[in-house]
Amino acid sequence: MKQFNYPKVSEWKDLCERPLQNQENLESQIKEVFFEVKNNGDKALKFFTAKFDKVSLQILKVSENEIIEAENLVSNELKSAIKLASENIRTFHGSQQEEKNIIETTEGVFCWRENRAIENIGIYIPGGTAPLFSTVLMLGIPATIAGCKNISLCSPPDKNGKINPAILFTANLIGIKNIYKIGGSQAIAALTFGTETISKVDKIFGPGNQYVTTAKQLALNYNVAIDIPAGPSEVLVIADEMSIPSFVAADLLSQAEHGIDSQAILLSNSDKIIKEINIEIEKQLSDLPRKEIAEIALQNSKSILLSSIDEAIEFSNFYAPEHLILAIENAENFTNKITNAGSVFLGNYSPESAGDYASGTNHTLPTNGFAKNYSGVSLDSFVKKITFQNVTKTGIKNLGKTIELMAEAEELVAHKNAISIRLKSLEKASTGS
Ligand code: HSO
Ligand code: ZN
Repeated sequence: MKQFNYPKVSEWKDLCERPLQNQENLESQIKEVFFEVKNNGDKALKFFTAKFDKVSLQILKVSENEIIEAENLVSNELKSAIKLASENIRTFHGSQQEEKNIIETTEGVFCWRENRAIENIGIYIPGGTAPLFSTVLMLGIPATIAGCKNISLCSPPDKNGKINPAILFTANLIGIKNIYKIGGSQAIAALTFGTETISKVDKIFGPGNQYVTTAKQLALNYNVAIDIPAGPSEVLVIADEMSIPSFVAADLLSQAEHGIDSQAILLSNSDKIIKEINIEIEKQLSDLPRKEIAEIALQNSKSILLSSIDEAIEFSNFYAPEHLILAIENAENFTNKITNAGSVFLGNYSPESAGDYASGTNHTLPTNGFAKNYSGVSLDSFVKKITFQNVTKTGIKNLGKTIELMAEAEELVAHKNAISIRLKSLEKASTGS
């Protein structure tokens, strides 16, 4: 990784640039896919699956038999691991449920919020070289806890027309019944418009390549919500002399192996530690099956020497990383100072992989600086919060004058009248005239 020493604050902006995204304009191509799927439904989906995934499918929905077949292909050991991870994710997301809390703002005026599940949810799971069955847990579990009625999962088929067995096992484990063999922008189009086989959804979740992320952006034009604007995955590690170089190197590489556009940033107040971590990276890289990918990602990655851990935290807040690892002494003492990050990992024994798979937190997180204004996926992502109010007779008597005055000042007389008419009726009733 390229090293930068004591950059001035005026240089931080350039250092925080994410790797340039491929500027290819995909939009017109994706608009065409949307047009075809909207007008020709399943027929268009089968056409695009033949064209892009090189497989011709008669039936898009995964059958019961295919689920059973997949179950037999997943080892018992992996099944147990997925089950343990799913319990932790369920426990953590279950704890995010909120009790109704009725607040009396003025005597006789009661306000509260109630959560309602988003009814129809679409989950996209990429296939390819790293089939992310862990993402099925991260999206499917909170969706079921929230009580989403219809959950549809789309994932691209391989050349034999199959979805990765671990994805099918995981989806079945958490009770997702509607699984479709469709990938790419055609999957997002299907979830956006609905077809003969696939129902239209209200919100689409999940990672994907540029086609998928651009398609999700386009879906917003059709009253479909999406989870988070997506970008390549990233990690920022702050390490001091107490960090363990081989651990930090492994964390940086676990990010780098995701994709050639992934970014890993190392900040430290110690030149010695930076050098040791970089030596470790070289050592560990050669043994990785995805070393070609990681190597390219590392070219986008940086080691930055700063004057103190406090300055490193400031830099990190400026960068707003998706994942932040504090491999420093007394990491817990610094949590208050963190203002922008998707998910934070404290100390030498909290690697990003823990959150990626099994500790319980969600791994669908804001990237590309969106940690400044977005949260990661949580139970909240699957519900709407509806406000309620009950203004009693006492309440309107107490608050009426205030509303009348404000409405009059805004020159909205009908608004004022909606109060006055009630106040007068209460007055009449109390005087008996
Ligand atoms: N680090 C990825 C999630 C993931 N990693 C899934 C492994 N599998 C984005 O947070
Ligand atoms: Zn990961």
